[in-house]
Amino acid sequence: MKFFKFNNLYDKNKIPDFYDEYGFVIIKNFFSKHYIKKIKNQIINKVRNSKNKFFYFEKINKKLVIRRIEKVSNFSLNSKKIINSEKIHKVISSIERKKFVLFKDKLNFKYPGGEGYLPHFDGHFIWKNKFNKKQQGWKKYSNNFISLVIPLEKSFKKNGCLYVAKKNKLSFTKIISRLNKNNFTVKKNYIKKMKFFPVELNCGDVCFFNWKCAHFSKKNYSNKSRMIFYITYSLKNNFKNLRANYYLDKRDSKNSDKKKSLLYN
Ligand SMILES: O=C(O)CCC(=O)C(=O)O
Ligand SMILES: [Fe+2]
Repeated sequence: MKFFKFNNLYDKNKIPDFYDEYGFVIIKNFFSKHYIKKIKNQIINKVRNSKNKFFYFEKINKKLVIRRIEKVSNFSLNSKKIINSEKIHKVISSIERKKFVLFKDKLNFKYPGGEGYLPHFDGHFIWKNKFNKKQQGWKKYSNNFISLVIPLEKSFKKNGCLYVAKKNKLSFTKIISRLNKNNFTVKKNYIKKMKFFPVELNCGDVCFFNWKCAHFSKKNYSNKSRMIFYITYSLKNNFKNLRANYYLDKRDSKNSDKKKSLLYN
């Protein structure tokens, strides 16, 4: 798997070209390990002492275990700092060549035994708004999105790292036609045609990928947990308070919880 060392100027300059071709890019040593470990410990301590409606759980060996925190930047000030950092915004504007704003932010845990996610495209699904009117995924908010994975722990194949495919050039509607209607995961015959690259990351590494990159992750088959920030930024436009509107729509949408959360078990 090709990756770029952020501390090497030659490598750093090659990032936009690689992203142009693939729609994703892995950058090594982007943040210091020490900084990431500090954030992880602060969050773990805070999670232990709190509970709120943005915590989501899954059952592992008959026990309820935390699976994700939505709106994590509201929950933890340190995550807010890193998610909105200048350093991240600089990379996004250098690879997408436009200004992006925060759209949604979560922390995915995946403890040992935690479930994976079937192949899907972020934001490519049909949902019903509070008036029961069909809506086209995230298209309502913007026409381009980029997601970012910041691991808070080493993320490797056995603990369920992400796998991404090269950016798809098809339109929203064409992509939808290649998805299963019940859960908007990629149909089997199309999965077979795709090549997925494992995104193995150390603390400090990051991976950016465009919303036209299909991706999935397997169950955690190891005894090491796999905490990642999973953040999405949207192309800036005239839509005010994109993030707030997205979370309100999500709350009010008429879909079943399973579809709403896009959890694939
Ligand atoms: O946490 C993962 O492994 C993938 C999550 C994902 O793709 C998503 O939430 O859209
Ligand atoms: Fe995803």
